[in-house]
Amino acid sequence: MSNVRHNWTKEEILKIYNKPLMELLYEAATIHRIHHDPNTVQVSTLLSIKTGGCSEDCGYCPQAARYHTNVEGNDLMKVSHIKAQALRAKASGSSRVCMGAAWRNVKDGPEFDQVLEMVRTINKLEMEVCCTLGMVTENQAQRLAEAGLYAYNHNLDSSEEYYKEVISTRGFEDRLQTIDNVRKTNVTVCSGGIIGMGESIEDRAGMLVALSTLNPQPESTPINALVAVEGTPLEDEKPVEIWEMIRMVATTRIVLPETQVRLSAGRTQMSNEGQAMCFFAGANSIFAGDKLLTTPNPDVNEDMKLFEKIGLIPQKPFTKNVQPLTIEAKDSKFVDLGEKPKWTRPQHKIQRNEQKKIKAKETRKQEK
Ligand code: SAM
Ligand code: DTB
Ligand code: SF4
Repeated sequence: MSNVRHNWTKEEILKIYNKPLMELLYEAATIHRIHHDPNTVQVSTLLSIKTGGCSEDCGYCPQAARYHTNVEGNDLMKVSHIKAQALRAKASGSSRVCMGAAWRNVKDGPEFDQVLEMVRTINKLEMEVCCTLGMVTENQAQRLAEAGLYAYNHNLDSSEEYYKEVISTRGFEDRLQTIDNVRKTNVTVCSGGIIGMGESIEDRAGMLVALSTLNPQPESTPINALVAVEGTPLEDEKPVEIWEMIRMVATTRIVLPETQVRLSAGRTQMSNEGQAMCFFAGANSIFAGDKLLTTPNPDVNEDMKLFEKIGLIPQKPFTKNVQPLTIEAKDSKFVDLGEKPKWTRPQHKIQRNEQKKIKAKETRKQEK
C-alpha cells in the first residue's frame, strides 16, 4: 500500500524541517530506501532553447528583459543544433534533456511546432525529454504528449504568500492550472521551487504543502538554491547555507516519498561533502553540464568523479515510467479546440522591486 499522504499541514512539515539534523537525516534516508535505489541518481542536462528577453518580472530571473543582467539573448534554436547537444548529453551519461524557453506561456504557431519537432527528435534518441516553456493550456500539453514528451517542468517556486513578493506578472493559480493541464495528459509533472529568496521557513513549508497536496504528487521536484544574479531584484540575497539545503531536501523527501528530488541550481556553491549529504537525505537527481540555463553549473567530469568516489550510478532512461510514443506531425489527430486561456496578470507593486528601480535610476543619473 502506498504511504503517500496528500494532507500534510504546514505545522507538521515545520516540525520535520526543524528536527535535530541526525533524526531528520535518518528518517529521510529510511523513507528514501523504501521507495528508491539509494545508489542511483537521475542525471538531466538543461538546454536553453530560447534565451533572454522575457516579458515577465520573476525577481530571481536573469532572463527577464526588464532587469539589466549580462545575459545574451537568442532566438529559438534550430532542431539540428538541439539534436547535436542532446547526443553530447547522452554520451556524457545524461538520461534526460530539459529544454527551457524564456517565455511567459506557449503560443500556438511555428515556434511551438519547432519545439514539438525537438521533442520528437530527442525522444527518438531514447532519452527522456522534458520541457519548461511557461504556462500551457490542456491542448498544448496534449500536443507535447503526442510528440513524446516525458516530463513538463513548471515550478511553484515558493509558498502562495511569498510568491506575491517575487512575481507580479502572473499568479500562483496560473501555476496550479498549468500543472493541472499537464496532469490531464500522460506527461509526468516536474514541479518544485527555489530557496534563498528571502522567504521564511514557514514559506518553505507552505511550498511543500502545496506540492504534497497535489494528487498525484509530482514525479520530480527540483529544489533550487537561488543563484543571485547581478541586476535582478534578488541580487543581494545571501547564499543558502548547506544546512538549509540539506534540511529542505530531507523534508521534501519525507513529504514526497515517491518523487525524484532534484538537487538543482546552486550546486557550484556546494562542496562534494555537502552534496553527498543531500544525496543521503534523499536527493536522487541532478542537473549536469557546465551551464544551467544562463548561469554556471559544476563540470560534468567533476560530477562523475564524485559519483565514482561515493558509489553513485546514473539512472537509466525510462526507469520510473515507460517511454512515451511519438506521433509524427503528419499522423497527428490533434484537434484545435480554440482554447482561449485566461492567464492572470496581478500587477501588484513589489516593494523590493520599486526600491531597486529608484536605485538604478539614481545610479544612471550619477553616471551621466
Ligand atoms: N520561462 C519558463 C517559466 O518561467 O516557467 C521556464 C524557464 S524558468 C527559468 C524555470 C525555473 O528556473 C523557474 O521557475 C525557477 O524555479 C528557476 N530559476 C530561474 N532563475 C533562477 C535562479 N536565478 N536561481 C534559481 N532558480 C532559478
Ligand atoms: C529548475 O527548477 N531549475 C532549472 C530548470 N528547472 C529549468 C533552471 C535553473 C536556472 C538557474 C538560473 C539560470 O541558469 O538562468
Ligand atoms: Fe521569464 Fe521564466 Fe525567467 Fe520568469 S522565470 S522571467 S517567465 S524566463
